[in-house]
Amino acid sequence: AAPYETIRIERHGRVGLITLDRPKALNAINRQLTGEVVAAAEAFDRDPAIGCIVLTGSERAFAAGADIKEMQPKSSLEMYLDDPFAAWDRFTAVRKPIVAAVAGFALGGGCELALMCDFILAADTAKFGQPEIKLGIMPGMGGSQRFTRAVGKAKAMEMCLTGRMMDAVEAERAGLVARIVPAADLLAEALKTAETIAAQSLASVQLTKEAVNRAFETTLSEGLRFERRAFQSLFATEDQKEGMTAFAEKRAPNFRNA
Ligand code: CO8
Repeated sequence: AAPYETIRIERHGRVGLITLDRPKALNAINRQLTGEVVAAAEAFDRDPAIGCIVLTGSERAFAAGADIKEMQPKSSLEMYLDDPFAAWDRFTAVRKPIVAAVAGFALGGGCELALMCDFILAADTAKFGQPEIKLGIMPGMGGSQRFTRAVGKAKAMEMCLTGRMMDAVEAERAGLVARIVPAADLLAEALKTAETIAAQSLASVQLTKEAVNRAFETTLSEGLRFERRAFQSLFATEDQKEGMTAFAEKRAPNFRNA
């Protein structure tokens, strides 16, 4: 196993689990954690034995934001030249789905990291927020963009300008999270959901992720064209034949990623 210090890595069948593990700092996102999460996600992305990834934190915190103590002394020029969070672009380039399993605080960069995942399962203890404004800064890992796309302008503007937190119920109502589960069941439920995804044909899974993400990048007509071409391309796979044959034969499909 890779010598990670700020995360833990496990395999559960075809699911790769990444657990943020800086408990003393409520999983605050520093440079090392950034590098390790990105490296672990890329390793699972390359691994043919893995079909879906889960990213989680602790009971108390998914992540309480970027590491304020690491950022505190930085100059504007250092932040620009180092671009310490640029590596997250590689995380969003991962092609396998990533499920965020969020319990406790998901604040600032923690909320933004959850939003970089493909969807969020929230424990009933989850608390989301973009409190950067209280530090004299603003969201810097996508909060002003992804958070706004997820919950709409009114709520995003209020949350980013006041820095208040929203609980799991409000987050689900606002469309920030896919589903709320009791905290005690969060990891099991996330792994089960990810296992369901990992059991599908990887080509259809990855093209589905790509197509849904296109909806945020392009016009409706171009997005629909992209979807149709992706849909048509799947008829080149053996898994399409297998999936439809299995349906006709009233049995479970056995996808071979071929
Ligand atoms: N960074 C560093 N350390 C942290 C952070 C953080 N974001 N959050 C918590 N910690 C540390 C605390 O300092 C404390 O350490 P210590 O025991 O050494 O004093 C430990 O974690 C436990 O925290 P608390 O004692 O504060 O625990 P509480 O339960 O009292 O409070 C809170 C929990 C409410 C989560 C509180 O810790 C808090 O407000 N944390 C900061 C939240 C925040 O402001 N997050 C936004 C950070 S800025 C950001 O994310 C910018 C992202 C974009 C950057 C992109 C740049 C390009």
